[in-house]
Amino acid sequence: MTGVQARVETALARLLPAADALPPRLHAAMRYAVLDGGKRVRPLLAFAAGGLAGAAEARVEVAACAVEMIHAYSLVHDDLPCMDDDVLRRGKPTVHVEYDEATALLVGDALQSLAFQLLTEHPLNDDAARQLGMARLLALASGSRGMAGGQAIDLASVGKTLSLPELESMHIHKTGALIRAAVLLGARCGAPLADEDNLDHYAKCVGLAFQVVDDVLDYEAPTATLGKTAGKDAAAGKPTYVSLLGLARARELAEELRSEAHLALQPFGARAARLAELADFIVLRKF
Ligand code: GRG
Repeated sequence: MTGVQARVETALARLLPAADALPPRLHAAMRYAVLDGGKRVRPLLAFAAGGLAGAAEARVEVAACAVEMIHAYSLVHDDLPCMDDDVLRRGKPTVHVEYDEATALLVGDALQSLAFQLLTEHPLNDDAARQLGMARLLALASGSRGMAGGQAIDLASVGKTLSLPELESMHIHKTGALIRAAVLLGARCGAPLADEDNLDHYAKCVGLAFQVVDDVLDYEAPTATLGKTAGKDAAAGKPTYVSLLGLARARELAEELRSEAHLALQPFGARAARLAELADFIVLRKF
């Protein structure tokens, strides 16, 4: 994990515009938002899935950075006063606090554009149609029928009681869609996989497990460990797995999803060891 995280950090630093390139304030803020922070879970998943599909690491690296840029943009916008209004992210002041709101808005916009620029200007697959499909996959995962749609449902759910299927649908869109895209984009840098449906099922399980665990950590972990304000969801009157199911059942659900993710990897045998380890990391993490 440490090796991939370091590699992704170097690649992100290379692929982002230099901090002194015109306009320097925007570029410095983009680098502030993306570099030196975060667990890099989505790039780790992309590399593990790319390894399974025999993809060239130089290709996976670009796809992984594109997904991480979309993720970083979503965090910058999510922290804005018009959304979650937070002051701490990845252990640092949020972008609108360190810079200003207009810059934070532009950072998100520009990171999103850069992600698609990367996916279309670098050779990621020898089959051009397959590469076009990768850009479409990321667009669907991050747009109104994916992450942005999930965020809209999230904002509309404040102070409401959601049923479990409603909560699940919100998170499948808000968090799960981009995690699924990370897995599939990594794999699609390589040769077509006979059992891609199984990989997709794995990705859906870990995407949902990620959010269940996020809710558990938001409830029980201190702010210093999380690097973001703890207990915010409950304070904002947002429905969570913990508020709906209770702590014990939420933990059990995360475990069930981890088992289901492992089961989905069975056809791939030992080649999927890294993906299995990442399912463990996502469920057992403490931050
Ligand atoms: C603004 C369009 C738009 C979308 C925002 C993902 C999201 C949608 C908002 C983030 C809010 C949030 C805290 C969701 C919980 C799950 C989540 C995505 C946590 C942050 O991801 P990590 O833990 O963060 O991978 P790091 O910092 O490690 O990269």
